[in-house]
Amino acid sequence: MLKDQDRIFTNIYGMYDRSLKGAQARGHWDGTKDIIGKGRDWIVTEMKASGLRGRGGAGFPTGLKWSFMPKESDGRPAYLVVNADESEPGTCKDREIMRHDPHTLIEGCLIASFAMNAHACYIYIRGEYIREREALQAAIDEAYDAGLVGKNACGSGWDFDIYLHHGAGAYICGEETALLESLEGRKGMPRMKPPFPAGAGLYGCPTTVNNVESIAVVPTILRRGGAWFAGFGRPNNAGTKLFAISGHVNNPCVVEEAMSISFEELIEKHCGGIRGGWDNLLAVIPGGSSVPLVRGEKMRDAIMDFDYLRNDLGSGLGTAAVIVMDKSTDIIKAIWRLSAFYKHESCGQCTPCREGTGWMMRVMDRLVKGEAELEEIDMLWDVTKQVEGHTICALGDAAAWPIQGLIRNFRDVIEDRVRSQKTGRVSAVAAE
Ligand code: L3W
Ligand code: SF4
Repeated sequence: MLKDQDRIFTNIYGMYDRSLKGAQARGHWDGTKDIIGKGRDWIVTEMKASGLRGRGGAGFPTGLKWSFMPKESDGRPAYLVVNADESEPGTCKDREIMRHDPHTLIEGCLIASFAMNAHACYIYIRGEYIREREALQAAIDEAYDAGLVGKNACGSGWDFDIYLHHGAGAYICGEETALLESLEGRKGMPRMKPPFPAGAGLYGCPTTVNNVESIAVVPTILRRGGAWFAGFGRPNNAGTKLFAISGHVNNPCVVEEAMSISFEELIEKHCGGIRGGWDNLLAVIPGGSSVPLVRGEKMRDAIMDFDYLRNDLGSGLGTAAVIVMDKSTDIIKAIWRLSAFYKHESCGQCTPCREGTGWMMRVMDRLVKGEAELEEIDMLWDVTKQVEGHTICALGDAAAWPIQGLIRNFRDVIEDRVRSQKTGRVSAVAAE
């Protein structure tokens, strides 16, 4: 369990002053020049020692990713790009950082950029996050005025500029290469990888794209030490983590906890329990809409980290957006809603995703209404397998996995719906 004094995001509830003065009172921007003075190798080594894995969904080791950047300039500028296009359904943790603790992020941008030889950082923020954009811009302006960023940032001798760029509402622009396309002024369509951004990213230059939370924890890790951060959670699943818990709990919230906390403890300690009690829990999507759901009875003792959720439950930690559904939920309709989302957000560039998301949504629609034939359940499963792994970016997988999770866990419910409709016992549940 995380003690209050170990929390990094002490202001995510917005209780204190988010201005520079308030941030400094909470310990931010303390000794930043000294951290930079320790040099790039020291910073990257500490980040590797911390065990931090990317907080945007994929969990790629952050220190390792930074080490892919060229050590010496080859004449091209290097860039840090912060992915603040938080759009994964259920996910609202980065919003809280930018809204209430923006200086933590800006200080992280400076240190991370220095470590990667980047004199410029772009924060690509979701278009709908208007208030957060204002809060962040005000904090950036304060940091410039105080000499913390800009020429000779913090008196370190390092020149550093930071720019805020806002998106226009496309989920796919959260995919790192689509984000880069969008930043360059083109349509947000994912690029083929490799090359990875570290080789050819923004304007063809070495670039690292990191999630907001990944960057915002950097200053605290470096002040307290990589070993301190690695002391939370389990091996390969280190650190503290923001969890965004929504749905049928008594108190939905965003909280910082130690990685590998049990699901039961997370819900009891912070959310006042499941609505109607634990016996009323139907299913949980533990990591944002892109990971498969898990039946409620398997979740109670679940360990909330990357490895347990993937290896033991066939799901994932993703963005740690925990969506809780009680027994009042029409689970087929809930997954149908996600199918409609992915169909709408597909950029249309590759055929399995463009056509497959439409197919999947239409069959899901028929299942919701109980109009489908039983054989269509297997056909739907086959379609998800045709999409999964056959697309340019992860959106195809993300569209397939929730449906696979539904069929794997709730086939009985789908079959009942189809049979009930056929015998006329239950009227159709019309999809919206
Ligand atoms: C150099 C290699 N770099 C991988 C880098 C890569 C990227 C990172 C992860 O995200 C997840 C999905 C959903 N050399 C490298 C390398 N990298 N191999 O590591 O890469 P990858 O390909 O594993 O994943 P990804 O495509 O970046 C997919 C989750 O994102 N997701 C959620 C999105 C929504 C949000 C949000 O709203 N905040 O994040 C959607 O699919 O769980 O696992 O940087 O370049 N050999
Ligand atoms: Fe676009 Fe979908 Fe292909 Fe991704 S998988 S590139 S969203 S069509």
